[in-house]
Amino acid sequence: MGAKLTFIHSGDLHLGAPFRGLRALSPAWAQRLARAIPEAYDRVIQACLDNHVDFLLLAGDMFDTDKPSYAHMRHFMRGLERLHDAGIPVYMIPGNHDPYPNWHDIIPQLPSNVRMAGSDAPEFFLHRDVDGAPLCLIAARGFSNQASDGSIADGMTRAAAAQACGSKAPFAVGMLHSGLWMDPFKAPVTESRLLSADMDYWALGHIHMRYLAPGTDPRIAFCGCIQGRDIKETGSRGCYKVTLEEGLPNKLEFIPTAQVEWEQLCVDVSGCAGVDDILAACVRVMFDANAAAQCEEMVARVTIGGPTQLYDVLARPGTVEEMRAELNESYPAFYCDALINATTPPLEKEGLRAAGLFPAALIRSAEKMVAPQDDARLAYLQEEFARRGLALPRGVDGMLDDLTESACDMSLTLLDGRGA
Ligand SMILES: [Mn+2]
Repeated sequence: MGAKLTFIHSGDLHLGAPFRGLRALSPAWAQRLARAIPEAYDRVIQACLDNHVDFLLLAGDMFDTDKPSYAHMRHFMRGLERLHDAGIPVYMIPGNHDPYPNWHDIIPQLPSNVRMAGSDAPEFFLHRDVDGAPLCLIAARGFSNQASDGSIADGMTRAAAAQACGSKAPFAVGMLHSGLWMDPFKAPVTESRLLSADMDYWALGHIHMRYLAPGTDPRIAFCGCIQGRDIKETGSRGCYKVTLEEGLPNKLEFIPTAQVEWEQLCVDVSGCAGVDDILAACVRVMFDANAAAQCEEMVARVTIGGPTQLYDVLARPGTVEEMRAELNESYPAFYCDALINATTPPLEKEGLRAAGLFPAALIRSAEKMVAPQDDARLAYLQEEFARRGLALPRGVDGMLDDLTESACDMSLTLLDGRGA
């Protein structure tokens, strides 16, 4: 059997992130999110313990600021100590939020299972298995803007790591805090450059979104942040469990760690008869989004849209803000940080019909389609779905008239220049 290595790739913990924008709206939810980050970090540590991994990689931005509070530092240390007690090493690098010079006072306090690489040049570590045999070479370098004349990955190859460590090993892993091609201002490097280094895997930090370089054998990855910090960081967040095995493609498993998910939701309220109906529709959409999420709590930004008779009611000053307050009363695990009114006035179909222009022709042809004997609409939909490789949802044949009317209304709204 070939050699095998399992580790957790995490980073962008951002312990101590302040949630300033949210604090102005809801101190309680800002407080909740501030707690969510240390809890997410605890889940990363727990994932290492549960999976009996060979080591943990932390790819920078462990702290949100260059001056972490004592409480955040202690919490961070406690996690490392738990891994120390379980015999699990940690390799880490500084990011752009927690640059190397600011680790000066912390490094001497780190438990003996932790190795930190600096930012000025790559550093190399040899990880040995429990029997003391070389298992993995690690080349690591923290965030640096100094590398303007070269690449941050200069000198980080399997051969250089083997030479520096005086040993070969079955596996070689690189770790960088870099913008790759996504952030040209933060130590960018090309994928081809990384792929030419003969590493089995590149563990990257900095981009908060999960990313796997294309291909069936992912060798370059961003694990993303462990907890979303604002509305730009929607969806599930976590770390990767990486398994490298000789002769097999790399295996990556996403482990969710976020305790609160951020979501941006759109609700079509054109069918709602009253404000209560709109609120009920918003709650429904929030529950649907939460059902697909990997944690119970959610901060959502909700946009209501569509033509509605309630347009004037919603436009009255204070209405939407009152609705948001009401929404936030409805279910304690969800928080709506903004309710955005993108509704449009109701369609004046009779007026459009009387004007006799293109919208009138559109209305007439939509009406002609409703309930004819020989229904060509179903065949049309089947064809369009098949073209996209999708199965036609069940029960569509009973909804054709409603769908035709909505399609007509949507087209009229767009023709009027009011649609999004
Ligand atoms: Mn970061």
